[in-house]
Amino acid sequence: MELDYPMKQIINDEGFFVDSSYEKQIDEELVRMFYFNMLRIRTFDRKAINLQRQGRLGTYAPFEGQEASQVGSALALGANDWVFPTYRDHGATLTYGADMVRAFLYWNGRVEGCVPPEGKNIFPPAVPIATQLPHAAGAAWAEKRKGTKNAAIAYFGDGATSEGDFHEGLNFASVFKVPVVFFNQNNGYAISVPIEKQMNSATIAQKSVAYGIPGVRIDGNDCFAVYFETKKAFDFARSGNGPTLIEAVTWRTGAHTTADNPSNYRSEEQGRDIVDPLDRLEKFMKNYGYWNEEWITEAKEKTAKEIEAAVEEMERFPAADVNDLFDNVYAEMPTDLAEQKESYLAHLRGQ
Ligand SMILES: Cc1ncc(C[n+]2csc(CCOP(=O)(O)OP(=O)(O)O)c2C)c(N)n1
Ligand SMILES: [Mg+2]
Repeated sequence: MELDYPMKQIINDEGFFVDSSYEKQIDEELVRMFYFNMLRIRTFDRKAINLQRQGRLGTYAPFEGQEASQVGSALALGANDWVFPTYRDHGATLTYGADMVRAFLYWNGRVEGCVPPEGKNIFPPAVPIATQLPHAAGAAWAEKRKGTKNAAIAYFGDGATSEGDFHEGLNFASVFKVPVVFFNQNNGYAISVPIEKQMNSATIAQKSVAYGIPGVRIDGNDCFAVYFETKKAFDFARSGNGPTLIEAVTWRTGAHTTADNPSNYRSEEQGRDIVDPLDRLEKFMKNYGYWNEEWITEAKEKTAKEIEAAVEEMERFPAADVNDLFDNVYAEMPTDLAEQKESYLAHLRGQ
């Protein structure tokens, strides 16, 4: 089946075109947009890990290694589309226009972290695995019924494809032909479980066959392949053809979260042969005359400044309020939850 879903690439590991049909569509503006956004979110990601280590941020789920998948897909979206991310997709949401201060606040347990910016349809990160797929199908269905050209994207991992919600989301979307793109980031692991133990399928893309929808397998570390394939899937969806399942093959360079130690289940050699997406774009830029030291230095200064300012603003907020854990779940709190809340608050008071 792997043969039926060959991995699409536009540039190879050495940063050379393997598909020259895209040469004309890739210009300096696009290349700089990719590099800038990938640099920006990588700097955010590394800062978040440092803050957690210093006790200034709660547990954090890093996405280093997945920048091309997240930036490439987010830049392919339209202004009024719906985004359903997981806990690991801040790279995508920040690129789409999420607020950086709120992204930090999310990891400090503040409710502000779940509030999207005005005019941007970005859902809070889904932590319960795969629950966002039916939500995305539902939002896309609503857009279809309203007669708009807006679509939705659901981000999810390789492990999520073992959940019932994956099936329900894809089946519903396919039966009702709704405009949604199911964007899978196959980073090889679901916490400590490698993909070989997770499924017997050679690819995730082939799971599309069961729902009668197109499946596409792309090199998730090639920002151009991600961008152009995601755009195609959105054009397909907006034209009334229904969903697409995209498998972006990538790699999580770091730990599952800051509470995880990958050396317990992964050897250091694993992943060594994978070319980092930013390094690959740098090679491409050097190969084709786009690399400009002055512009790179400016981009680094700009992102560093933005991130420092966001951290300062995040730190002006008070610590997380434990009441929020209970108060924002239901419009009217059920009695068992009210009892749990009371018991927890009593525990905090030392009673
Ligand atoms: C319904 C549910 N079951 C179990 C978990 C615990 N859990 C958190 S992350 C994770 C692994 C998910 O792996 P994958 O879908 O590949 O995404 P990744 O973390 O690699 O981005 C699991 C099992 C959960 N959050 N939700
Ligand atoms: Mg995974």
